[in-house]
Amino acid sequence: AVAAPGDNYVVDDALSGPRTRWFDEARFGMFIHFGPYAVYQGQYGTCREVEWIKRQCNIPWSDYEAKAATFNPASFNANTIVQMAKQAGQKYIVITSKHHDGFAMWPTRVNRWNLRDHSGFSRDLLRELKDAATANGIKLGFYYSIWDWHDPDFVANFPAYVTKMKAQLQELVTNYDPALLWFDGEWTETNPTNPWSEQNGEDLERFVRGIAPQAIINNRVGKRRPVDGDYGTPEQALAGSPPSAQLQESCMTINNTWGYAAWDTAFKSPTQLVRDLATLTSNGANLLLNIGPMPTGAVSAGQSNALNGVGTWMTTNGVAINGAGYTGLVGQPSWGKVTRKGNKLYLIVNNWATTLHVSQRSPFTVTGARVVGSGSPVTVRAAGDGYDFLPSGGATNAIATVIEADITTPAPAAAGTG
Ligand code: H79
Repeated sequence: AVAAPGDNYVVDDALSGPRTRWFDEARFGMFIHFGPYAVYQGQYGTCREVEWIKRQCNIPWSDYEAKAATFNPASFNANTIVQMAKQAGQKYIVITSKHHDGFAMWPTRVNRWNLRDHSGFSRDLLRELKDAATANGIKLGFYYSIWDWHDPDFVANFPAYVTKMKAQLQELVTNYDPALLWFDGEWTETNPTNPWSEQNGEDLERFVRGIAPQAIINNRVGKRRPVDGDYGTPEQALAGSPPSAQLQESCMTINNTWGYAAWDTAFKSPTQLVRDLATLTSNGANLLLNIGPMPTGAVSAGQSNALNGVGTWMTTNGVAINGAGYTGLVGQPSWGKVTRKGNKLYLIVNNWATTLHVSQRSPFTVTGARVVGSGSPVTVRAAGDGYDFLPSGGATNAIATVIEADITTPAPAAAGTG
């Protein structure tokens, strides 16, 4: 059954089970786009592109391979990145193990087009990230592009390519035990030579389930919507509210580009990012927020500052995000968003006022309320189609102030015939 508006929906709803629960509770993750394209820093001659730069700027393979040979991410610090995620309230990290350029960020034995064999970089960044993540209670997943521009077999001998792809996925599973696999590049519309079919997707998902039964898989493993994988992946767009047929995770950039581009300094404000995170949480969806490290492996100040701003808000108010979800009980107000965790509602107030009205859509009773952080009491009165919340003081946070409300709900009606 799918949650409908007004249902007594909580985070562990019908779309989630023991295997996917950590993901449905996380709400906030870090996406990392990192590969040899970073060495171009978003520019080839006068052509500006980022992780698509090889294709969009018609770079000859000889040039791209020579550039990739100079890739030296010596300043990549897994612990710094994990701490950055943790501070921001992100519960999982998904890093590109291989983007469309086919370059493997781990020492694959399937080919030499990888960070160790091609670039002579001896460290294993995925290993370092896995260890730092595990030590800090953060889940690690891998992005893996089905579409591969580098392997001639992708066009010349597709079954041979699929065999190599499965061998690489087996390496990733065996070596790093990823909590999640994030496929991409499964479409055929933009590349008629890509023969990825519904059956290919079904076959790949069956393969991955076989070798990694606990792993969460995104829907882009296949082409059937919303059948394949565990969850939908709106890109640069906010997932809507239930009902939806799958769990949802919006992936979004922190500026305008996925990989690192020196010219892209249009960083989203912490206010904007918190708004998006609150909207998604109130819709029962996750935000996978991307960073693109510089070619050295360090994260730019613009990106880390934006993330840090979200973290400052999350330190006090993450209780309204992590483990929280769609309320089903209330209509969304004009002043902000409402999320729910068990018998608590969280009023995420963007526009503070002396009276904050919440419309009641399903029966519940408010028994108390307070401002998160300060603990300052909030008076609650039944009013009109719901409740009025009357804070005693002003907003305590410039981005959004959160009010926590205790609620009781009627026991769900017994299932079966009446
Ligand atoms: O990995 C990131 C992107 O590279 C990849 N998915 C995210 C997570 C992706 N984004 N968009 N697409 C794939 C679809 C293709 C978009 C395109 Fe274009 C528009 C291809 C050519 C025009 C974007 C703009 C890429 C090059 C120019």
